[in-house]
Amino acid sequence: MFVSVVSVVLLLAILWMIAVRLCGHKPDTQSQEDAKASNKPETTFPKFLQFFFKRLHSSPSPSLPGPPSFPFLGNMLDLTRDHLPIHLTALAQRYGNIYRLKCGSTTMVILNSSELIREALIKKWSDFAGRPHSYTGDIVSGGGRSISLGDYSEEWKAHRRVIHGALQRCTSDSLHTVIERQARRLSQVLRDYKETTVDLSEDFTVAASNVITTLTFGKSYDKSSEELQKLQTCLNEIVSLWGSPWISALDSFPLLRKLPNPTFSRLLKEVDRRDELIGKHIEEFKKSDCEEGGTLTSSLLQCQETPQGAAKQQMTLTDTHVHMTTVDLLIGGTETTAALLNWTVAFILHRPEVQNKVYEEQRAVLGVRYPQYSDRHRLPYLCAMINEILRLRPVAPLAVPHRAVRNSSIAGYFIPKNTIIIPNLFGAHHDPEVWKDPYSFRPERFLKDGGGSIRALIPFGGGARLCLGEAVAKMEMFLFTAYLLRDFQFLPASKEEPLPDLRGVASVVLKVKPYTVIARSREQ
Ligand code: HEM
Ligand SMILES: *[C@@H]1O[C@H](CO)[C@@H](O)[C@H](O)[C@H]1NC(C)=O
Ligand SMILES: *[C@@H]1O[C@H](CO)[C@@H](O)[C@H](O)[C@H]1NC(C)=O
Ligand SMILES: CC(=O)N[C@H]1CO[C@H](CO)[C@@H](O)[C@@H]1O
Repeated sequence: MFVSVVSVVLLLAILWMIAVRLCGHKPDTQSQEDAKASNKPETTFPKFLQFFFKRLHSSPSPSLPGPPSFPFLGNMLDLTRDHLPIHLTALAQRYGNIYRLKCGSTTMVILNSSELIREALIKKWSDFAGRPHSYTGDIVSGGGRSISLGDYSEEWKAHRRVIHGALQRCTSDSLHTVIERQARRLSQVLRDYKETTVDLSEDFTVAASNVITTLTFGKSYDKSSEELQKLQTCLNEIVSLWGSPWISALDSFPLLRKLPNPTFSRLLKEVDRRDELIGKHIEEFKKSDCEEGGTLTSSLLQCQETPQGAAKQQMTLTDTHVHMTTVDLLIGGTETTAALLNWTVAFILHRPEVQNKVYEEQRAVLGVRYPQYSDRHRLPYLCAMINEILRLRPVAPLAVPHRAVRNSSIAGYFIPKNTIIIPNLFGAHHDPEVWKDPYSFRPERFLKDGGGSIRALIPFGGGARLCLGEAVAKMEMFLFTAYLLRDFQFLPASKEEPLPDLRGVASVVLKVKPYTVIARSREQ
């Protein structure tokens, strides 16, 4: 239904574009290049035709397989499908582990096996470390000055190095304490529900978000905090609006930017709100006596005063960099971790024996003591369960698109510069050649001799663009799930209500559909 609305609108838009071209309107910036490429045409009609044929024949690597594409639209309709990772995986079954889709004049290459993803992201990392430039991406990332959307450049490298160093320092100093505190708090919140039927998603979001706000500003919030709610709603809105086809269409079809677009206006409004909220936080932080050293923001501000890498390229972080880093960490670190906890509870409701095993393992190994991250090697079943959930529901199922920064190749296919590479982590994690019975939930596969391949498990991507928060996320997942399963037994809300739907809703983050649960305290 939604897809058909989108397609009708796109078709109308195309007719409109054709009309504009026929009337000889000057096309704006980006399509000017097409006009330049076709240089001489005097009358508008042949110009239009040339434009048309250029698009039709611009397939830079004709040998790459892929579904047939419409002129202009390319495979746009494939990209507006409901559950994109599953759809892309289904296409892989027809076209193989590497295939192309077209979207306007851009070619995308979808990789659906771990080996190919590793080849592109890790082995040839320097060829594929770019991010696609996009009109809307620039709007949400302060002109590409964020870590996640910034293109690969000297500036970006220096920015990432600074924040990576600061994160590592935090991880070794205070992270464990910060997460423990949030895990205890989460346990208390659940205990206070007194076995009533609840939707825990918000509590998970608060816990994950507090870890990040403590790291960045040294602050944490209650669920009822208006400030936190405002920030979370705003960031969630931005992520989901940005993922909507109404917005992505603007990137592929510049002419659409001239049409009124209520979704786009909302995005702009939310971006303003976000910048105001984060700006306020940073200002407050600067005013406070910054004694609270050790937070990420203080490290960043310090870098602003004493430029890093003074020897070679002078790199000064601008205010926008500091600002966008905060946004990166909040967006990258909150919904992902929260969604993963969400999935964990959903899966163990289906498989109660798994939660009992995790509980019993902890009791056997640790007695009544709560676990530390350093206990992880002694808790193989818990780790196996976390890995299995990361495999089945990599919460960033299509990672973030990469861009080829130079001509290169993958699996022997020529990949020209500027091709967009989409690593289908979801597909790789369900590859029947690697995983036996890929769709079933079997933590045992990650136990010794269980046949699971840690090498093929790539929920955080890899190479130059490896998830910046990998270490943070791993410690969070371990401590949060360990605390939750030690303290509680999760039970379905009622016998009548069906168990949570495990298929999920995929936007940028792969989420569970709403469900409720009862948390019964283990201590009697
Ligand atoms: C379960 C939790 C998480 C998962 C599965 C996850 C996964 C990912 C993936 C797949 C990417 C894209 C990699 C690529 O482009 O190839 C990514 C990027 C990123 N993640 Fe995470 N992430 C998680 C948690 C976190 C946390 C806790 C933080 C922050 C503390 C974070 C911050 C980032 C940032 C800043 C990037 C952009 C890196 C870049 O473009 O260079 N993530 N993450
Ligand atoms: C990249 O490949 C294109 C062919 O698609 C070719 O025209 C171009 O010269 C190549 N560039 C480099 C730097 O090799
Ligand atoms: C978690 O699941 C709930 C349903 O219980 C859903 O409403 C929510 O959006 C999910 N949250 C996240 C962060 O995935
Ligand atoms: C998960 C998945 O569907 N993977 C597919 C990737 O492509 C190959 C074809 O080469 C299929 O066999 C896999 O099923």
